[in-house]
Parts: sequence; C-alpha cells; structure tokens
Amino acid sequence: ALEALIFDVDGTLAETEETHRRALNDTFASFGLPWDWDRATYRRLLRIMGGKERLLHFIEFDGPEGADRAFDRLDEIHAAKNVRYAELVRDGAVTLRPGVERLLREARGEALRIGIATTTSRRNVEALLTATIGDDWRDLFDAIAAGDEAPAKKPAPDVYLLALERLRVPPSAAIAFEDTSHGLRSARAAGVRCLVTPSEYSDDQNFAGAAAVFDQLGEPTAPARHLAGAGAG
Ligand code: XBP
Repeated sequence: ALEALIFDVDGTLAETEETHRRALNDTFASFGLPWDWDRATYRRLLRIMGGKERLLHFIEFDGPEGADRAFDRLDEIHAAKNVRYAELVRDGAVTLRPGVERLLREARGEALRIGIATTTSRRNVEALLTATIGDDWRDLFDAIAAGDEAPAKKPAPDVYLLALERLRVPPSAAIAFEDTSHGLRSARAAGVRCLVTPSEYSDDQNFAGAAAVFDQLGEPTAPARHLAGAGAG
C-alpha cells in the first residue's frame, strides 16, 4: 500500500530555476565576473546537478574570462548565490506549481507521510517553503533529505535512500515526484516509482521509466501525455 510521497524541490514543487539563474547572474556581477548566463546556457548547464558542481563545470569546460579567480572563490560565490536566492524568494519571486499545495494537504489528510529528496541545500528548501506555504510548512513534511546531506547527488540514489530511511518506509510504499530525467533516475535507482511533471527547463528530456508524465499536478488542462492520442479526454 502507498505510505509516502517524496518530492523533489527545484522544478517540481516550484519553478525555481529562473530565480537561481537570476541570483547567479547578480552574484557574478557583484564578484566582478563578466558572466551572464542566458536561458540556453543555463539549460545546458542544468544537466550538471548541484549548483556548485555546475559552476565548477562552467569554469573548467567553458573556460570563461576570470575562471582562475572564480575557481579560488568557488565556495564563496556559491554561498553568495544562495543568500541572493533566499532574498529573491523571500520577496515573492517564486510560487508553488499548480496543484502542489492541494496535493500536500490532501496527502496529509490521508495520513500519508511526506518527504523531500533534493539536490539543493536545506536552507534553500526552508527559504522556499517559508515564502510559499508559510511558517507552518513544517507540519506538512515528515522528513527532508537535502543535497548537502547525501554523499552523491542525483542521478545517484543516495538522497532518495536517505529520505526513505528518515520516513521509515520501504521503496515499494513510496511514490516520487520529479521534473528531470536525473531526478527520475535517482528515484528509480532507489527502487521508488516516479511520476514526472516536466518543468520549464526539463521539458526536452527523456522520461522513460516514469510511472506517468503529467504537465502539472493541478486541474488537468490537457490529457496526461501518456494518454494523449489514446482517445482519452
Ligand atoms: C536542482 C539542482 C540545484 C539547483 C540549485 O535540484 O540541481 O542545483 O539548480 O541549487 P533538485 P544549489 O531538482 O534536486 O531540487 O545551488 O543549492 O545546488
């Protein structure tokens, strides 16, 4: 029987990536780095999971001006990005995706356990949930497993295994909600079934292995993709 729902954060609970991108570009400017990641650049770099890993990849493989300076201050730059991100989130830059809050509250009503498995840091999660749900967000979640707590980032299963352990449920009793192919692979590698709602930056990815793919979790505006063309609706 179903006992738990486990949610990814960035892209799944909310479309946060434009705000991460803006926070990054603001931070580059404040560090005197002549970088400005446009949407196409960010889409390409999002294949690397983890903000710090992504920055490092850019420095090493894109060879941008100021790369040496940035390499020496990588931790500082990433920390400053997250301070800026939290500021933007607090000022209302992000809302939850359609249907998310209702699903959380209904699952609560059904006595399902609710967890988070994310690549981002616990502080970023807290900033997002406080700004979107309010201080009582803590009542809605039983466990958080964050990127800074798991040895290997998605698509490795680590963060899902940690979430399952903290929720005290077996993989077969949980369903994951993800927006990317990396997230899907992470959940599947942990043995968890996964429902995918592609986000603005992941809509071109491969979701083979998903239990289902929906445009969003709210009221359907179009048939679910796996039913499209099957005469449903
Ligand atoms: C998405 C990510 C994160 C965010 C930025 O994580 O890869 O790196 O883009 O956050 P998920 P950080 O979908 O698993 O929530 O800079 O804190 O890594």
